Amino acid sequence: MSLKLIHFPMTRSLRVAWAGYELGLDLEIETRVFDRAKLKEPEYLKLNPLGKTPVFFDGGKRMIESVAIIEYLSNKYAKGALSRNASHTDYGDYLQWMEFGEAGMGGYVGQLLGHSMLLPEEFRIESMRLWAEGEMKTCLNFLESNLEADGYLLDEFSLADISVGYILFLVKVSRNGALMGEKTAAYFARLSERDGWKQASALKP
Ligand SMILES: N[C@@H](CCC(=O)N[C@@H](CS)C(=O)NCC(=O)O)C(=O)O
Repeated sequence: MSLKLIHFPMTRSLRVAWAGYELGLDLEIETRVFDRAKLKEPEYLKLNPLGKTPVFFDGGKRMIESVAIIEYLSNKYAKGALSRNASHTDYGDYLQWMEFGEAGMGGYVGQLLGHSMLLPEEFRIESMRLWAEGEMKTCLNFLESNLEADGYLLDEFSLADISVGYILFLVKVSRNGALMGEKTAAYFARLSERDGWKQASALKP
């Protein structure tokens, strides 16, 4: 097995590094500085034609979607640890939270980041930021109503927490942490106490 991640701190490759630590995998991590312009250069586009992060290799197999990569790592190299299959009673919830992290919330947090800090000022549109903020509030309210005072999304920590937890990190990065309810803020604090998160978020180029 030859597993390699090209990692850019704070970006979605953090999900993959975090899962690698949680699953105890022998994953080679090459950490680079996140520079959007460099991701559009030919050298990087050969690695990921979308000019985005992450990019992960299992030998000659390349993958570029963070949530798919963590599920792949669990099922292929960790006997399904931290995942749920169809025989689990919480399979539906697991799948839903895995998707909710990226497909449900990822786009809105991207709009929030773009229209408040990432895009050059002349491309930022305040009405887009407000729209994304409203949609994000709806998502965060849904999350809040599904969390308990302690614990995780399912009965135990799972990859779904990595999918959703990473987006909560971006909500904070976008300076929208105040949108999180009390249980959600405490949930994120719990996640960030995990060794896997600490190791992954400490990676430096
Ligand atoms: N759905 C993809 C999203 C990838 C993505 O949007 N990555 C961002 C960083 S978190 C990126 O590379 N942005 C650079 C750009 O769009 O220029 C995933 O979850 O892997």
